[in-house]
Amino acid sequence: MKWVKGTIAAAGVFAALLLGAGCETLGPETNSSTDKDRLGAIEIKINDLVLDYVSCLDGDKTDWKYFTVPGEGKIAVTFAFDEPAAGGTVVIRKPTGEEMYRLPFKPGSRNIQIFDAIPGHYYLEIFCEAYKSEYTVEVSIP
Ligand SMILES: [Ca+2]
Repeated sequence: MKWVKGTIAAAGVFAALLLGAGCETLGPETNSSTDKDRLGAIEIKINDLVLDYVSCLDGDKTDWKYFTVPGEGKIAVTFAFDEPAAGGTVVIRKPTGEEMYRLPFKPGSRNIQIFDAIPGHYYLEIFCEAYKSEYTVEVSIP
């Protein structure tokens, strides 16, 4: 589990308060750190359950992750957002960045996508549309 950015977000909010800036002046990725885009994607390991969060309120709308597929075969991506009203979405992208699946979180059902993969890096673009939400995501071999 990676749970370091709370401190970064808190520092960002504090800095914003010092400057007299309200939340409405925060850009969507003001406190997003390097994982706001594909170049800064953070690695997740297959079979690790990752807990993290996105926040449209605190300028951390997007998290990019990547995982490495070791061999040809099926891959499963399972995820859940704690706050249904956040409009959480996971986009699975090919090594080229091309979109494969766009998966809006559906509360009350199992949110899973299984697909055929080839060796290489795949990306997850995880974001919210409103409010904020913790989420879990796991990549596994089904
Ligand atoms: Ca982020």
